[in-house]
Amino acid sequence: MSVRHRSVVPLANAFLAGVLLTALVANRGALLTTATAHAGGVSPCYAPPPVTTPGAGTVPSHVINGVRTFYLTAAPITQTILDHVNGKTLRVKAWGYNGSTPGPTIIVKTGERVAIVVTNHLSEPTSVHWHGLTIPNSQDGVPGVGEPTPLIQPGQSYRYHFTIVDPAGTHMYHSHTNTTKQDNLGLEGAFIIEPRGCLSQRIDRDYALFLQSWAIPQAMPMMDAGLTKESPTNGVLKMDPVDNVTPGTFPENPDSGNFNFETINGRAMPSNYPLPVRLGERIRIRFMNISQFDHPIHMHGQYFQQVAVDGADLPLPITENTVDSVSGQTEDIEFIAHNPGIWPLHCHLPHHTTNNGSSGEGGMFTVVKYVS
Ligand SMILES: [Cu+2]
Repeated sequence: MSVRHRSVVPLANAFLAGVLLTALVANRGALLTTATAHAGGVSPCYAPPPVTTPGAGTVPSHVINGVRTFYLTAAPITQTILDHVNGKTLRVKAWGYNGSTPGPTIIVKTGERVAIVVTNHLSEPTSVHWHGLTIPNSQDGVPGVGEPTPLIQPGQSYRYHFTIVDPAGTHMYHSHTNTTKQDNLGLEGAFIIEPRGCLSQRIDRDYALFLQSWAIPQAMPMMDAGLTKESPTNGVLKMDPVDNVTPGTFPENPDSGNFNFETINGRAMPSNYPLPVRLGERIRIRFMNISQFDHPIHMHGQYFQQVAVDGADLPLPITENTVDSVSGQTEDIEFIAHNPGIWPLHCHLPHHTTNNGSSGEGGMFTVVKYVS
């Protein structure tokens, strides 16, 4: 039987689900015990765990006249990519939503009416595209194409509104105006549809990770970085993750084409956000990417299953240890944590695991960290 983790338990179980969900409201990630569910002769029913988006969080929402309403503000920000690494801090002048890049995650439920009020505090017009969602043409956030969504002028707001008709899954939001600038400067975030009922498959932790590429003015990399100065050919490496990094605050310059820093949720190794897991837990990781490149993400120490692409469940999950995160696409993976350690999870393009060609591990690189 295939793993249909998103299969929502039929409405016949909704009462039981509701009782259990209420009892466990303080711990949404908890297992709704299989024993309890089976005692009534019904299928297991599990609460979806909270989605964790390290460094970005989630957008608060309020239900106004039956419409779940979110507020996003697009504005210049200063994003810290490397934080006090061997005395060096690197920041980039980026654009973000609600103060971060990626912006905070929007979480909705299938069937909900939603509104997202977007305010433009940038120096130029913008718009937001709801990437992957089945919505009216007029709300697609692409001014000038099809039935146009208005451009949002500086200082102005626009209220996008639509009903969530798609099933549970992983999607994105991002600027669709002057995209080579606005997307590369960081105007992007996760848009996640949760099921209306409960899950037939237990999930203990749920991480949302946005993959990003940055073009930051720096000195050209030195290919002998890390070799000791005393004897450059003696084969001794210092393994310094920032030996080719000039610290400071710099503008993002995508037109240069020199994408020399790669991040996960705005941070490069070793200033990355580790992903805690516990032995025996079932982990979901959602990868999102609208960057200049595809990123083959590899996990050490164990296999995982790719269970969804673009928010749609795969009929048969694919067992693998590298998943290609394609620009414009989302991929969901799941695994049971069974091999304790601190395991690298990183892009496998060599240039994407270094900070501007430095000798130590850097860039699009984090770890799955077993905790007790
Ligand atoms: Cu990559």
